[in-house]
Amino acid sequence: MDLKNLRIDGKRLRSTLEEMARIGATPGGGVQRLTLTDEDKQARDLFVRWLKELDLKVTIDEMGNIFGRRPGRSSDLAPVMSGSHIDSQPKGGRFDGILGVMGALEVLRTLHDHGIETERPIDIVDWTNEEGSRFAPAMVSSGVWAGALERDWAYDRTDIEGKRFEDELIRIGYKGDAPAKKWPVHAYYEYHIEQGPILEREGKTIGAPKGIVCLHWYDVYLEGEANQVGPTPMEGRHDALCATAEMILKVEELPARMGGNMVATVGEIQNYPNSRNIIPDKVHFTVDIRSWDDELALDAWDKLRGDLETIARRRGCPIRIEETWRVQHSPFDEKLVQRVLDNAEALGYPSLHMVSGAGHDASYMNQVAPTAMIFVPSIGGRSHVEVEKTSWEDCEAGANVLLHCILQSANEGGRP
Ligand code: HGY
Ligand code: MN
Ligand code: MN
Repeated sequence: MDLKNLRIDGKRLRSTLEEMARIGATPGGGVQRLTLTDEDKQARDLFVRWLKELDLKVTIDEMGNIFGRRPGRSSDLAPVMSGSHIDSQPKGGRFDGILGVMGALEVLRTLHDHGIETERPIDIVDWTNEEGSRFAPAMVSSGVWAGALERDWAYDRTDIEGKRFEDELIRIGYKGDAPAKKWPVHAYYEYHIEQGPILEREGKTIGAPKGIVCLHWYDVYLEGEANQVGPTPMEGRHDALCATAEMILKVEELPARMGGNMVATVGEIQNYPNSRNIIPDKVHFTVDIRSWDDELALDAWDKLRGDLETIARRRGCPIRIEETWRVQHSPFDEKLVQRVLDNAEALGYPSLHMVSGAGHDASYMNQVAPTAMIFVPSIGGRSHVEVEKTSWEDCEAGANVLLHCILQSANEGGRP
């Protein structure tokens, strides 16, 4: 058949997404599939079953990354890889991550249905803990696989209940034997929702990010002095939560102070003892700074860190800061990005060259292989929320672009 006319099965893609959305479904119409929870295990088991139905060679590595390999005519050539993540945010959406895993699965099912052979092998992947919500940082398992993060450091990361990453990986039965160690990859494509408003606003179906911004994560711990709220006068208090409130506003005003091209957010906070009639004496909060300009982000942190320490001193609330995680901005492979745009055009989908403000496993894959992403619009620009939604037509369009990108890369560099 003329491969140009090949298309994925949009109905089948929809039904896999709907089946996955039933795992960890929340009353508000989203999903809660936090990494290494029973819901994550359930979705993983279903994914592995689907891989085996395609006779793929399934490998689970020591970080719980799940790979499925489809052989090519030349098994010695570096594979083309595509995938994303199955885990979600606490009250996450039904498309973030899972669309990239199900999209790649749909591509392999389409090739299988038509008996299409490729020169190169094709690997599909589910990366463990892309979100970094339960266990910080994000993208930790693609980071270990790419050699950017240490496995044992990742193993010792704990969640808010003190459970260790490795112990939870063992508990759900996904601590594999294969080393989480990169192998040569000819091209990596990650298909994902945009998670922002631009494609919808511009009326485009396909986004081709030129890359992903840098992500810098910090953890701040403050000590105060607890006391009964009634008899304790206002002056002389060491209220850790009021100190935090002042600091949070410093984070919010940072991007404007640095001249833009940046976002800075405090997304998580724990306040102790968190009783309405006790002055708080312990607070932990997180800082997330992102920019296309790594140096600007580092300079911003230097300034902010100075502010936090000044506030802590003035309020008599000792501060401890962890510089938890940094991944540099990732400019993707220009040839592959152009391939995404060319395939979108050939398929008749309006497209846009853009930047990804969201982090993805492609940030680490970009360090070890030519990498590109394919975006489709997020309705209302919403994501990491239960109302996250992408139209089924756009899901199908993105998967068709993914199909042809994978096919073209998988038939490159074969024997003459
Ligand atoms: O943080 C991010 O952008 C991604 O969801 N891990
Ligand atoms: Mn994601
Ligand atoms: Mn996400």
